Amino acid sequence: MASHVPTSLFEPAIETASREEIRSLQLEKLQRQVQWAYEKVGWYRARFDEQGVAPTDIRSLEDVGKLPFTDKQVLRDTYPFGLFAVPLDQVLRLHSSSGTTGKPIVVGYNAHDLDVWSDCIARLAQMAGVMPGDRAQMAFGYGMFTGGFGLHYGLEKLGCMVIPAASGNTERHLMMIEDYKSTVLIATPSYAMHICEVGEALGFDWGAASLRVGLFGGEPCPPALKQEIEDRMHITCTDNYGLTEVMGPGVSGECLSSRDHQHIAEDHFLWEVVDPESGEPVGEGEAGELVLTPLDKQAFPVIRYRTHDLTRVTCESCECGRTHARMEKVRSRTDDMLIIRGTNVFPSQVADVLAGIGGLSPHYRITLDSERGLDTMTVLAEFEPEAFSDSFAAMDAFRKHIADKLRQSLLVSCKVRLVEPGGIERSLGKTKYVEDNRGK
Ligand code: DLL
Repeated sequence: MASHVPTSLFEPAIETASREEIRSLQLEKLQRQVQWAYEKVGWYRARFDEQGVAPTDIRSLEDVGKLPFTDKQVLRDTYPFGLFAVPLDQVLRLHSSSGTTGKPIVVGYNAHDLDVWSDCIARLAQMAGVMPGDRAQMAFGYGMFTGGFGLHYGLEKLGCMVIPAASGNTERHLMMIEDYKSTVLIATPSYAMHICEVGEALGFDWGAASLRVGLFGGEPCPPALKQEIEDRMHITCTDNYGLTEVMGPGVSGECLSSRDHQHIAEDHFLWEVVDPESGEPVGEGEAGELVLTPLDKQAFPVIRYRTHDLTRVTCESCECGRTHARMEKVRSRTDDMLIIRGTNVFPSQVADVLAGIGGLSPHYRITLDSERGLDTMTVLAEFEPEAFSDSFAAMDAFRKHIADKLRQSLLVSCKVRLVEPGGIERSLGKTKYVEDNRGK
């Protein structure tokens, strides 16, 4: 990993406030936010009334549990503007989720919301060692995706020169890094890896390049992938989390002291971790589904949003000095669990097994099919050039070794197909690891 640049704090007072101060600020903001949602949005008023709960019933942070959950379905049912809480002529920006099936979900921001969003981004960028004066090259897509515009304005607010290159046109990215002496790359980890590989293939000297920091997010970043990018590109990378429904990027960010966690911006988000089945809270530090209530959203208030993301949260102090709770990096979602012949498998488990086997690149895919009514899982694993042998027997033994390791860990057998270096398609944004052909 590249050497650390000491980080300072973007908003020191709030980032290091005591737990009591944070909780008291959260309660004050929660009460205001719930009142706002109740007064301004018919949908919330109807649900609260149905549930027999009034904004004045929120007297402690735990009282949030009295409020109904929201989820993607609510946002679909109220599409496009049913949850908006300000007149539309005060909405300065819309974003939406990718919406692979049916209508997307739409969210909106007024001037206040955009300001808060930029603060959250500036904070996470500074946590990663980004400074005013840095040159930040954007490789997230602009458009309805929150990644591009969200990071863009936050980095400007921090005082960076933003280079809005967007995703794609990888050779142009390399040219810009070289010519504009970019110091920060903003990308999904998948696309950063691709930029790294294309650069290496073209003889780009990452060790000599100006790039210092990678700001990643938008998809899970397995530790092995992050390590590989840090080593090969000679940069320090942080992985940052967020979702469109509650704001976009900026919900939580990794500091340089706690590399497998992210500090939640607790002055702007109230977090809960619940049992995905029952919706009941789990104990502190236990794994469950993250539920978020943004505390500062005016145009599009969201109460107790079920993220489907699995994590655990700790309030223990962090060496970096920040006091905001830390969530473990999200590797899986409740809805990406695959059921293969009755056995539950998360794609992240496959990634971890493959990462533990030498000679494989971080690229893989999973294909699910149905053969005579039985589920079959095929894992496509890409070998590194050094692992290639022109002996068929050696390659077949390697393939069987991978299949054995997967079976031992996942407790379900699968086929393995070895793919030549570069043979697995690279993504310019979020990678889709699973192709499910069952029932097609
Ligand atoms: O991906 C927001 C974002 C953009 C975050 C850029 C960070 C950087 P959506 O497109 O709505 O929003 O997707 C949100 O992506 O519920 C997670 O499942 C996943 N996700 C986002 N960031 C991470 C991350 C943006 N760092 C969904 N690690 C979320 C793991 C992530 N999963």
